Amino acid sequence: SGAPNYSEEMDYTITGIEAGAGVVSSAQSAVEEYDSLNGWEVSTSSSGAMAQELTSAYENEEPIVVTGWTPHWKFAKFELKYLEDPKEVFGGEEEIKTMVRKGLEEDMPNAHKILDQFEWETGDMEKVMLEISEEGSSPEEAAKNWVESNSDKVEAWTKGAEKVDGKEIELVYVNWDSEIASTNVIGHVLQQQGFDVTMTALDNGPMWESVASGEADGMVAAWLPGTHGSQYEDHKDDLVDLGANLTGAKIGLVVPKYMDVDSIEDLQP
Ligand code: PBE
Repeated sequence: SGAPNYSEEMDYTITGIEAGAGVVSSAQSAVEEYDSLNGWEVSTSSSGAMAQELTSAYENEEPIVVTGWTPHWKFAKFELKYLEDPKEVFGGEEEIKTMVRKGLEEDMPNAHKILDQFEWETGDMEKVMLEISEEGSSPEEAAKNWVESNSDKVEAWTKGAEKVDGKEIELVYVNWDSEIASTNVIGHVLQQQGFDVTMTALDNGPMWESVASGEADGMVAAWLPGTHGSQYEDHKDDLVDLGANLTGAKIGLVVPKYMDVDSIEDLQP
């Protein structure tokens, strides 16, 4: 194609996030499957570092390819696009699902009910993420504000659940902006219901393992069917799947709109 060759300027590097993230392994598969990415690498660091690199590239109108996902505040802050993925390495639409440990329903029926009834929309999650990224609110504060202005949704999640008196519950998550938002929101709701909530940030693999082993009580961060497909396969017999808490999620390679490339195939080896 006649697309400009940005590869050298980007040092043949896709700016990734945490090494254990599904979107990073998909990007590594893309490097293997697309001739256009021959000789490329996926750098790994953290979601925060990726966002900083994206911000500084964007401010300087420099080319950058990041491992991206929706919902995420970056699409509200910057003009970005997903690169077309004709080989479908990144899969299609994803759901974010809630997984809890076996026995939670018997041990903590009220927490189980709330986690089971938890569901919201992309716009809800983005609101929490934007308050954190743009206004500098703490995750706790942004979650509290969202809960206060969305009592109709919160009432539906807590319907039929009785309040408890300080029962301990541990939720696990990964420090991805989307999961910081969701975990803090459901954590705040559980706190209001009287639970003593611990939210523990782990890497992706340990997050799945801790719920499967029963060490942690649950998580709201399972991206399926693609992104965490291998973790789900490994642990599905030891988990209780409470279904989607959000639909219409997506992962892929994301670039600023000022870059004159539309497809992964427009990048150059
Ligand atoms: N993410 C956000 C995760 C799932 C949630 C897309 C960065 C991942 O790639 O594993």
